[in-house]
Amino acid sequence: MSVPRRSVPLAVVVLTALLVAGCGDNGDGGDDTGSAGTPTTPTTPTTPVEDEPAVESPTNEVAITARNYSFDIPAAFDGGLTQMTFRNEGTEPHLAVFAAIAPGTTFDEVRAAITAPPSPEPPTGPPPFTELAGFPTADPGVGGTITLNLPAGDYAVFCPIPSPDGTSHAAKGMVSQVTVAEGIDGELPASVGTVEAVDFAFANVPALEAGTNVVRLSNRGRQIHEINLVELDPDTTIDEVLAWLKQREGPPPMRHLAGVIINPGAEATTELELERGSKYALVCEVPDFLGDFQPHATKGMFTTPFVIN
Ligand SMILES: [Cu+2]
Repeated sequence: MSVPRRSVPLAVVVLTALLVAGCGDNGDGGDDTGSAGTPTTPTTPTTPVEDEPAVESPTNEVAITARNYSFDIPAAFDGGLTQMTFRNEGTEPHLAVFAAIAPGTTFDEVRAAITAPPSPEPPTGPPPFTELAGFPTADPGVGGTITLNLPAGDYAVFCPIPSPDGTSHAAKGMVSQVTVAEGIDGELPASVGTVEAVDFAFANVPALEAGTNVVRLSNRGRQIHEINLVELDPDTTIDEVLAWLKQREGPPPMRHLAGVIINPGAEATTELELERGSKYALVCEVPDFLGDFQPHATKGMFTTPFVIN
């Protein structure tokens, strides 16, 4: 994807304007170390049997398909414990964020805010929505599965990624209205471990193996965070990935394989599909909307690349 140079700051602002989440403190008072510190190398699980076996409880299932430029998604479904699958059937990278519509705000108002033309000015005032969860960037043909306890409410589901022409996918039609009815919360699926997200680092990344790895993401930070699984060529370094994330010029040096996005104070699981011999990293590409709007990964929110044996 080649973005005209002049439009790069605008694209960044589009992303930042659209990825602004509710800024509420999660109330636990801690964990915001701000340490750009040492990314955690996934080696040994620190908490091997951390998750209880899943209790039998009803799980709603929702399928979401992204195309150029629309979503196939049910207009209404039950919340509570919900397993969502996502598939990118388009020819550009897509993501899907569930943004809860603020009380007293209409979907049309939220859509107008989400699809407003890029502005070089940072957003001012609280957005008319709060991002709760979803799927990070997935390349064409790629998808993922997440499970979470989804609160009832009215949502705008959207994709803020800009096309090569600089226009966001949301402005091209990727904003869908979804009404979630009250459901029954339940236990998340058993996982191989819980990745803790703080501003801005991942901690306790478990050892990952070939095949399907159910990983829980616990957001202990003040901002929305994601695990975006990315695949690197054997000789690609994390510095090349971070450099691309800062500039977003030219084709990315990694493949985006989705993952999970979750809001502060909440948890969700994702199924990471890994192939033997391939090289991966986990990154958070959410912009620092309380700071300089640079992606969290560039502030330390990434893992050292690892090869699956
Ligand atoms: Cu993050």
